[in-house]
Amino acid sequence: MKILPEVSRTLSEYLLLPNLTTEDCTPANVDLTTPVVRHRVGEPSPIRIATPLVSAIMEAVSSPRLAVALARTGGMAFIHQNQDIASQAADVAAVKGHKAGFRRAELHVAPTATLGDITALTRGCAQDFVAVTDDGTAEGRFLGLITVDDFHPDRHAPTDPVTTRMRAVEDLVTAPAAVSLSDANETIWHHRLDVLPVLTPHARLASVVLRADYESHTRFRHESVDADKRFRVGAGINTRDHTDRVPALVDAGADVLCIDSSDGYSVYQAKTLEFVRDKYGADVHVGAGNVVDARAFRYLADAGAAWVKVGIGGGSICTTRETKGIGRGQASALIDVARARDAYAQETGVYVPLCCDGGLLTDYHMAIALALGADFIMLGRYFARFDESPNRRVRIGGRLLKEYWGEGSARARNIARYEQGGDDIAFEEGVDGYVPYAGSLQQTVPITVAKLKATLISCGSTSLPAFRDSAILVPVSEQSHRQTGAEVMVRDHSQDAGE
Ligand code: MZP
Repeated sequence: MKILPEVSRTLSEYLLLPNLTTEDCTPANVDLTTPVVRHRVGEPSPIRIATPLVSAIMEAVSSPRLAVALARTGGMAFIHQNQDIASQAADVAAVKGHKAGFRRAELHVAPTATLGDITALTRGCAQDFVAVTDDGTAEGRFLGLITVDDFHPDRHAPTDPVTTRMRAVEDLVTAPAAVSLSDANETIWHHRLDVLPVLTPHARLASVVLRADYESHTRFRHESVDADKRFRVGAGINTRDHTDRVPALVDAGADVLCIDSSDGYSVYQAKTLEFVRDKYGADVHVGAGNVVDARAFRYLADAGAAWVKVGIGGGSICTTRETKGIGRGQASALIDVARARDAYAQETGVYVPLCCDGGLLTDYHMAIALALGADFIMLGRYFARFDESPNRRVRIGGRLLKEYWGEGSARARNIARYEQGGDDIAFEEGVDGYVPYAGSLQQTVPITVAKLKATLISCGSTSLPAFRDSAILVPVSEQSHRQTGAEVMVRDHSQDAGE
């Protein structure tokens, strides 16, 4: 028996100290691009994502619709493996069926058109159109984006949603004469352009081009799709049927795979990695986990894991600690594993990214996890709250909630993940419950990203590696916890009738 000297600590138990913020620390300069799969130190990872967020390998979380929505924000989803191989492969193929990329579309508007006409032409159907004069001059007013209802894979034909949109534009532009639509090769997927100059509302235009300008987002987009302009998507696998599941998922186009297990420190994971390596060489990337200490990291890194997933017992729906007494506070686990990852990189010249999985209760926990050594973050509860997740929305006691259940719950019966030595689960390791509904992923992830960028700026960094290298963290006392939550009740306007 051995007892470690350190106390097991959670992410709530740390705060960051600010570093000097310099003039180059602006949101536009902060780059959250992060490696997903192993690579040689000093070289880029073959697979990177622009936003360090991935969705949990869970039935209640990751559907094709969520995968497309998340990829559009720069992250990546993992389609769950607790379903038959054909249906999982079909889910992956559905995501890969959506083509991303950029389309430059131009509306040439008649000389008599006013800004009012242009707005009428584009509102409600054209995304990311802005007006600038032919000669580049503008009168100094700015028009924000004219957005469309979000594209939903479930509502639109997978073949070409953008064509639908373009047709809608075309229909509208027939009204004022002499308007033509030309759209070149690429599709516009980004949601927010910096505002661009347009004319004052009543100005008469000599000639106007409504132009989609994506240049400033090129880098972001490039990270969100691999060379064929398809959205990136990952898929879970298990150590029971991997010999059949892996080929099906590879054929369906999965970009990365991840062994889905609550405890990854096992020979079964090494054998699964060996199978993939023998069959595909380095072409197929497989993450492994979950682990909570240096020994387990080293075992999986040596076995060829593309990345290692960290976290046992911290998931919001997880009862592994209560049922089996297994686990470790997420902060302590990350600190230990990140040290091992850095030592491994120094010794072998190979960097194996870490994914922090589960136990993140607030947005700021993401920043703490990234500072402690995570390269990207896997979230279940966070994504289960959104419209795009596949779980049901329900109203209970006047509150809008979404169902959220653990893979170790009786509802999921994820036997491959919660292997207890048979073909059924003898006891539950997860709960079946609800989380507060939180609207659209497309609207919320950018707010989370803005918070992350703000943290980096306060810490004087414009990239995640620089943030991690320079981060100074301080453990938080019980007393500080109490002070943070004290005294002020948030105003509920509906209840506030005055004295
Ligand atoms: P969270 O983001 O909801 O806190 O945690 C999500 C993570 O919890 C998943 O990625 C997975 O590792 C883990 N999980 C999923 N189901 C269970 C369970 O039923 C679980 N115990 O622990």
